[in-house]
Amino acid sequence: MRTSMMSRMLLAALANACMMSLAHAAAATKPDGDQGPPMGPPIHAVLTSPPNVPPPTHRNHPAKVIVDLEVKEVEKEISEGVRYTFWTFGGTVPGSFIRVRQGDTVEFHLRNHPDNKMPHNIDLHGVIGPGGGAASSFTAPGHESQFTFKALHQGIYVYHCATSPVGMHIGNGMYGLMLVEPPAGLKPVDHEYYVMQGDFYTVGKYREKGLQPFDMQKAIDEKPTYVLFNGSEGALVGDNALTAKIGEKVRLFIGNGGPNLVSSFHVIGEIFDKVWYEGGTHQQENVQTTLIPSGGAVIAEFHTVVPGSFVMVDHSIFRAFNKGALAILKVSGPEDKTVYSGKEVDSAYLGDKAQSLAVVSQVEASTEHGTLTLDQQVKAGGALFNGTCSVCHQSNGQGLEGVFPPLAGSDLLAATPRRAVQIVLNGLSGPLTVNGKTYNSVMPPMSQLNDDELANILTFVTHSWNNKGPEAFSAAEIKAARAATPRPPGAAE
Ligand code: HEC
Ligand SMILES: [Cu+2]
Repeated sequence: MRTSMMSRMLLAALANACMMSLAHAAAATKPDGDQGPPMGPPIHAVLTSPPNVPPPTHRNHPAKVIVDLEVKEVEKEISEGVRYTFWTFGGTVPGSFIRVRQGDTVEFHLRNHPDNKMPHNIDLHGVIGPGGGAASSFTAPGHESQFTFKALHQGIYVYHCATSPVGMHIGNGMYGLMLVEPPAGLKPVDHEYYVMQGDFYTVGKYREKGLQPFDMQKAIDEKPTYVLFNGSEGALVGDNALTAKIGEKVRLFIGNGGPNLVSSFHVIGEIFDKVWYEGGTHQQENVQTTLIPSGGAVIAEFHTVVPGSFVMVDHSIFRAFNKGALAILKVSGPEDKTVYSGKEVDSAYLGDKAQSLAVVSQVEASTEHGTLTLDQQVKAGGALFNGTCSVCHQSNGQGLEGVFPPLAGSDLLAATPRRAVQIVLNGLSGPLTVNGKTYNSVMPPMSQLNDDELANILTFVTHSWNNKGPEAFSAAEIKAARAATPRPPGAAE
């Protein structure tokens, strides 16, 4: 018995040594991850636009995979009523998702659309070779470049343009993700989504309307106007929110294109079961917030337990609420009161993202054409009131006794309606009496809202809940008051 065990161990050791020397021999001739020449007929890679992810390759052998990626310079909305000229891989920000299998030989075709103004190239972080392909892919408008690489390492990899000025090409949206599946593939899940963060630099302020040019100085100073998921404020909210049902497994491929910021990626009200941090092969478990460096990516998995709107943010939180870094996963299904009791806090979290800003932008169009009606102003103001003023004054304008004075039926507001302009711009503190009740609290300045927004909000407030407002507030009135008032320390301009 003893001898048989000994001999078995010996055999096993011999076999191991044998395998190791085989592996060494193999390593000498081909690099790790190389599984030999491609097998079968060439395959055209399925490319998808965000937030979609191509289906698994379902392959157990290396293949030749052809990727056709076209660079397009497109003007699109970055926020409601704000346009921006994005430079894109495949027409979207982030660019098309590429999915291959470890060991695949990828024949890459980069096309630069003839209508484009700029030359471009591509640096794929999943490629071992000079510039990650950039050295072989410089492509003028109306031209095409081709190069071939072997996907030696599994993982989730960023790709981006690396044409000078590199920061400007990336800052205009030229990045995306490539997944190199492990040989055995990834475990099946119910949903796979593609989300990528980026920081944007416009000459105009946050949400300033019209076509906004790129601001090189802000980019150099690393002071973004927008921090966004999937290239626009509306990309993943409202009707575009990601969806799942209760009890489903969700896998996110999350990248960060930068060009400057590191993301503290967090899903409010969820915990990641697993995170392949830095896009590598190791998994961390039970993660609240994961760091995604600029030019990096992670795979994050979680399962849904209770219904609701789960908000994805960069937890550098001003970026979420004041620069746009906010996306929503809507989970539907029956409540589980044992896990979570209820009481929705959506409106406070989502602010004006909770509903469509379409009504607001409609108003902006009318403002431009000088055809704004009172009714339109009230509607737009109402959408903005919810999530800004409603946090304290409540959505029905009733306030909270002893803490936040009511705006509905406020005798103070009725007596001095025009004073509200000063209140919203500069805030208010000290004792005051509304409808016979006293308050002695602090309202912060709301001057981060622009002139149109404040005019519409005040018009809404003075024309709702039976308030018999005076005539509507105009942006010009707010603008004049803003210019005439010295800003309190720390307030937004
Ligand atoms: C963070 C809580 C908070 C937010 C947000 C807020 N307010 Fe106030 N507001 C207050 C408090 C507190 C007071 C009373 C201040 C005091 O006691 O001096 C007040 C007072 C007022 C008043 C005067 C009192 C009255 O009832 O007529 C008006 C008008 C007003 N707010 C309008 C607004 C509008 C419009 C917005 C949104 C643009 C807004 N507030 C956002 C807390 C808030
Ligand atoms: Cu480019």
